[in-house]
Amino acid sequence: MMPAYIGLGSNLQEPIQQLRDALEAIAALPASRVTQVSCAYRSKAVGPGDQPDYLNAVICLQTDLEPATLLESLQRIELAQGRVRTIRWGPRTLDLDILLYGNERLATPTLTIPHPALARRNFVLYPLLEISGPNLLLPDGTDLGTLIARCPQGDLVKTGLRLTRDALVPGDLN
Ligand code: A4P
Ligand code: MG
Repeated sequence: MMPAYIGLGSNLQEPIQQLRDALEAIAALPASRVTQVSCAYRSKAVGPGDQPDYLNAVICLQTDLEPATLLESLQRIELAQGRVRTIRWGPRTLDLDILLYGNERLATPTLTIPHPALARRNFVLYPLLEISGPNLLLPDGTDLGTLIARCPQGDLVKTGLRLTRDALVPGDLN
């Protein structure tokens, strides 16, 4: 199995519920097991216009799904939760990004891993730090602590809202 780190984001229609529903759907994927879940983090939207604040979280999924299959699965979950693709960086009920997939690097027309915006987005780096610690290595050899040192926390707030429900929590889920 490969550890895949997945970023979850929502700024429409009860964001915390969107994240919880997404976690439940991801946990039900075949050949996959959710092993870590961050708290929800709140921040101002990066993008055009006046948008509601975002909630973001990061999870670790141990999976045998290939990256392309995992992306398809995540996009199905986005659609099932009412995601309508309109403008780039516009508001959305649910955004699921593959941040890292083991130590792999990938650049196809539909999938870039590591996620291209990973290093400059505090709403991804800080929840990732919460679950992986600063020693997590990226494929280029940079550790997460170094990226964090270059990316201020800014307006990002750790909410203490948890994504896990008791019914969902296997023994090793935090
Ligand atoms: N794609 C390529 N690589 C990946 C990957 N590693 N993971 C492709 C997921 N998808 C990947 O994504 C467009 C296409 O990217 C997909 O079809 C897939 O083939 P999208 O989610 O449909 O489009 P988008 O989200 O509008 O554009 P983009 O550039 O992916 O935006 P981001 O980077 O996802 O940013 N502000 C706050 N505070 N918090 C947020 O979470 N999110 C965004 C969206 C903007 N502002 C935000 C937040
Ligand atoms: Mg996206």
